[in-house]
Amino acid sequence: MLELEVKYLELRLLSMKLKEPFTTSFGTEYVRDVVLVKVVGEGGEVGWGEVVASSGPWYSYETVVTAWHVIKDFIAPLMSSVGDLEPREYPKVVSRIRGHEMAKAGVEYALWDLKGRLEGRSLKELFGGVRDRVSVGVSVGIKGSIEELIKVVSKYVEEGYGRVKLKIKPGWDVGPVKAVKKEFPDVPLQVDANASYELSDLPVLKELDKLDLLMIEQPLHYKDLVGHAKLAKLLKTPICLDESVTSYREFITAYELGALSILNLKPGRVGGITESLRIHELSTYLGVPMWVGGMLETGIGRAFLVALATLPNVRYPSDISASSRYWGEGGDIVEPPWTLGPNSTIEVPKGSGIGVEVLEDRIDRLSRKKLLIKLKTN
Ligand code: OSB
Ligand code: MG
Repeated sequence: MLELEVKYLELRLLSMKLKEPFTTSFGTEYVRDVVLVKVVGEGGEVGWGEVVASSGPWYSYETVVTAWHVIKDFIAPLMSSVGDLEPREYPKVVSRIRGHEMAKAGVEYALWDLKGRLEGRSLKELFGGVRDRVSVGVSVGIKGSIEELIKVVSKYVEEGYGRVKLKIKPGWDVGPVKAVKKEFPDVPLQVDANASYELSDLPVLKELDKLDLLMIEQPLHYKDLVGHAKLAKLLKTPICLDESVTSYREFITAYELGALSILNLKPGRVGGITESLRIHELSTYLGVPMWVGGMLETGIGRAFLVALATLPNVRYPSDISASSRYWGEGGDIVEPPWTLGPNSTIEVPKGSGIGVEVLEDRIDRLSRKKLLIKLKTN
């Protein structure tokens, strides 16, 4: 195996304006603040990664500020103490740090990209992917009115998205979902509550249960696996977990309790690609189908989502939309941008590492903060 020596680690804090505000049960995002990670190898080769934490601790306790702190003050020093930074070994190097999965994952992504570029292999090849195009859908935020929602959904359906996920919360659920179902009876539909219901909301959840949805994502509190297990027995719609599953161990617990029948796999949420590959292997063995979730990533993070979605047990369309769905003027920070192809798919790049070109000039212009850390490798 090739020794992967990393000389520098560089952090960037970017602010990228979203094309449209994105509203979920926990609030509205107008601007995507994001931490990018760049690693520089012994020979000057680089690898890029992205931390999926956002500006506020709403989806997770992590934020761009906690991720910056944890990478600078804890991950970088731990990396300095080892010579070989093979991405599959990296989780052990940082395992002393409790939690902070998104911070850990952002650095691991960069190591995978560096490895791919050094070995001339694509992420898909490194991960053991099996397809050249991945099936995707679009995640639609909460809107001000049903009319507005229908307009937005029509636009996406016309653009070619073949599966729609609607964000729901108490007060924005049965009405909007029924309306979309009526307008687009043939478009597979699923909902994501981002942990906004209680078991006492069973009557509403029972109404949703009648609407022939592909799945209901994270209806209850992120810590409430027992509640999800109870709910699973009361609904015929499959329960998919997102926020609740932050590791391989949590996945086992959720499975053993009967709290999920589908997994939304987000590599940032579980601490990286290595953990994601372990979860994928176990999900295959257990017969729990999965799909890949998104966190409004830039084109860099998106490359990792696309590559993971090539794995065999990814059996539902993933939340990986085209660059144009997220970014307005100026566009994405990679070239070519991610685009939607035939049958609601995205083509998997064949080039080394992330397989798309990183636009450093544009990243420089969008950077609000920059930090270069020299790793003390022996
Ligand atoms: O719960 O899946 C989620 C975005 C930010 C935070 C949480 C979620 C989402 C999405 C967006 O649904 C999916 C995407 O990136 O297109
Ligand atoms: Mg979700």
